[in-house]
Amino acid sequence: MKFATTPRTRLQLCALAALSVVLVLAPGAAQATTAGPAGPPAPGLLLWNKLGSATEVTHSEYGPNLVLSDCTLFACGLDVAATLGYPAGVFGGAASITGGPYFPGAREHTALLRTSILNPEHGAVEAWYRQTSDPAPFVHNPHRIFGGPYSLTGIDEVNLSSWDRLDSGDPRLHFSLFFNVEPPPFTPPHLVGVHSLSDGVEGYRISALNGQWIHVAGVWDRNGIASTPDTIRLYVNGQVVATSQDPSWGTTTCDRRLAGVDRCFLDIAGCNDTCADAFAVDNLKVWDYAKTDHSDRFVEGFAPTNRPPDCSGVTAAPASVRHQMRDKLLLVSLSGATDPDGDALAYRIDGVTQDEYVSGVGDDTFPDAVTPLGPSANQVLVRSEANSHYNGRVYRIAYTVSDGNGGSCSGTAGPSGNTTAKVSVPRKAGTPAIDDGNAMSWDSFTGAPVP
Ligand SMILES: [Ca+2]
Ligand SMILES: [Ca+2]
Ligand SMILES: [Ca+2]
Ligand SMILES: [Ca+2]
Repeated sequence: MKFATTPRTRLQLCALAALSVVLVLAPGAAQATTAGPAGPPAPGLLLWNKLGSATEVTHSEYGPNLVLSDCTLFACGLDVAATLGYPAGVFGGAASITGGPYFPGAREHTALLRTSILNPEHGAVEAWYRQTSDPAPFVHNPHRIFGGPYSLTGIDEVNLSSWDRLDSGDPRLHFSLFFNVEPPPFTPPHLVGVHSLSDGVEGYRISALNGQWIHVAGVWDRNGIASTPDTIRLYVNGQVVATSQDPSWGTTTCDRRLAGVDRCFLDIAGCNDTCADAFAVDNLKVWDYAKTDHSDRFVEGFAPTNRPPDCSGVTAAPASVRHQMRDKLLLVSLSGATDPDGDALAYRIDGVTQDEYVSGVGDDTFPDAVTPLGPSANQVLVRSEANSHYNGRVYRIAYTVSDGNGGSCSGTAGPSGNTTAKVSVPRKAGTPAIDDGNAMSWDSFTGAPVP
């Protein structure tokens, strides 16, 4: 089977319908946002729709609203404005074709994306999907998740569908791209689709997952996804299952596909034949970049952004120690970092420098710092000594504080070090030690001079 081409008689009707849609939706009216004028709730987000009710479908959480099919939008006949039911999804309700009766050969359309938002160069579409059973030729085939074959006006830019493509008993999840001008009638369009990493055949078999909610994502980047030769990838439950290295899907968006004609009719939760209750789609998100990390799929909205810890208040305690017996090592603890998210913080000692040589004239001890618990702690031992030839010793302690969520802050030692964790050892009581560490510095662990 090929992708359907729309009879020319329908084009004028579509154009008229498109005109009326434009008049109904005032400029900007399609933008529904939960984030206010600051921008999308996540960088690169183009569309987020929860798909859980008629109100949710027609009021996107972010990006253009979806439009529910009706026969004023297109000439109903073989194309049918189908009814959506909203069974329980992964998050609230999900979109699923219900009602009917429908008939073999019918093309059921429900929610439509009528706005050109997709970027031919890079992007991603993701949703949760559950099919009760495989698409079956002439019974319910294909299941259009986001775009797909037999969509209104032929081919969509992005086609994520479950489809027995050749009616050959090989139903698969397919993902293909078509950013091109309108081909002449009955000329097969050039789509670029992914091939399974398992068997090299176009599409990926998901029959073993029937009855389960699975997360599906199609990703593209003409310049290579994540610095690989892959230009298109299909993900199932966060794993790459099918790829393409072909970048030849074209550069034309739906609004420019056919001069003077609106061709932006992308099906969401559409199908063919008698497909009531065959599958459901939930929580659709569309992105402007090649999203490869789908570990956030269990969050309906967006994982909160982690903020790094703040090291400006880090100090060493005690901050000043008396010049004691020269062999004595004194335990120093770092504290004072804060995290705006309230995350538990872990310290690591990265280094210790001092502004007097570690051993030499006037000093016969080595080393002058030890980490008794290893570096992954907030404690370090420093020697409570100052060379009688100089003006008091100052240790600079380099450290990193991590919040366990990828955020960190740090302080550095050595010349021009920025650490606020310092320990001074005055040479005489009542005479503060002077920090000469910007001019001269030694590694307290190794004794090596630090440039
Ligand atoms: Ca939902
Ligand atoms: Ca944090
Ligand atoms: Ca020493
Ligand atoms: Ca000094």
